[in-house]
Amino acid sequence: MNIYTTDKIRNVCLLGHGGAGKTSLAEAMAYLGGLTSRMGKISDGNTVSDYGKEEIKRQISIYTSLIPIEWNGVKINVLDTPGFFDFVGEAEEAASAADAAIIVVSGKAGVEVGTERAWEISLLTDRLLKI
Ligand SMILES: Nc1nc2c(ncn2[C@@H]2O[C@H](COP(=O)(O)OP(=O)(O)OP(=O)(O)O)[C@@H](O)[C@H]2O)c(=O)[nH]1
Ligand SMILES: [Mg+2]
Repeated sequence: MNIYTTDKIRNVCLLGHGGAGKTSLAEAMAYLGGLTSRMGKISDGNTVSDYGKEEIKRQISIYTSLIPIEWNGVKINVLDTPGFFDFVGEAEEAASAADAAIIVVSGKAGVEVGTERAWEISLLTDRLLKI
């Protein structure tokens, strides 16, 4: 991996309700960024992010994972956080360390209680990317 100066590093956390699709999004980003040569699936237990034994068994994220993606000369450290409230401390820690947050919203369920919580947690970051 190349060496990046601080102006070429972005720390971005993914926040959202449990099961909204954060880990799947991180997986797609890792694939498109060339970190992986195939896109893993939650149901197959082979995503970059959810590699813990319990995470694979339960098909949920339990810990925050850091996925380094190189894109156009910038290193983007994607912090994939768990959405379930039991692990909210992980999301708060990641947001505190991040420059920005991306809130993932389920296209099917829309805004859920975890989405509202994600909004509050995102205020811990330096700034919020609204897409
Ligand atoms: N159809 C469809 N399914 C999706 C999409 N994104 C995620 N899923 C499915 O939704 C489920 C949960 O997705 P995850 O990516 O684990 O969601 P998450 O937000 O990381 O969940 P937690 O980390 O546990 O909060 C998995 O079974 C995925 O296959 C999507 O864009 N379309
Ligand atoms: Mg996840």
